[in-house]
Amino acid sequence: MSIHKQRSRFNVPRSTSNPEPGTWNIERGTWNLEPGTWNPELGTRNGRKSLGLSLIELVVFIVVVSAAVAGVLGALNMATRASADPMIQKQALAIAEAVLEEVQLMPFTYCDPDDPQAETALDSSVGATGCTEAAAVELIGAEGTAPYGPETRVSGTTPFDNGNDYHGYSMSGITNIEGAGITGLGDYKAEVTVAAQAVGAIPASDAQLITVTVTWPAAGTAQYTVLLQGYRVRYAPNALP
Ligand SMILES: [Ca+2]
Ligand SMILES: [Ca+2]
Repeated sequence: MSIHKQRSRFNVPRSTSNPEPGTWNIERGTWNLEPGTWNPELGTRNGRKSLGLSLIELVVFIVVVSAAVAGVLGALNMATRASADPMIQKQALAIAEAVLEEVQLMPFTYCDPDDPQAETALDSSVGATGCTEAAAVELIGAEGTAPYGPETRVSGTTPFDNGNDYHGYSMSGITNIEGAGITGLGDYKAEVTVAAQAVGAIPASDAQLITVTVTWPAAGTAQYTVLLQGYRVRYAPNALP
């Protein structure tokens, strides 16, 4: 078989005298080329049929990529549309958390902080080691007797001064602790209850369960409700605001 007439799959003419790639093929009068290098005589690369993509391969590629991109865009579109749906729930939860925090951060004293003995009282009794008078004893709910009350959340003279004062508190349209309405939260309603409740070894006289309920809309039938609960214990009975 003539080597000169045969084209191997690598397009490297073989020579019995000098067969190594990169050497001069004296029989053929050309260089023995490395597979994968450019063969200037044949106009192709040695060892490869073709370097490009066929039209069919290109069309299949475009179809596959188009289908993948369409799927991803569809998922993104759905996520974007659904992201606004839970706005009511998220705002209601944020309101409930804010109100619960406001109540939990209030003092938990034996006597109303307006009582001069509030900083020294050892318990809720009336007398030298307790509160000045019966009306000064801090009870669940807002105090109503002067000079300790009447208490409201934003009163200039007798504001809520213990967490328990919030028991029974309700606001339609959310306001901050200074009574100013918060833009966009006018259609929410928040209600608070506070109850003495033992927590483990801590007696009910020294622990309170706070429940905050936020509903939307503020009037009419509630379409969404968030109920959040938290505990407050009497760890600093003489700390005043
Ligand atoms: Ca009070
Ligand atoms: Ca009270």
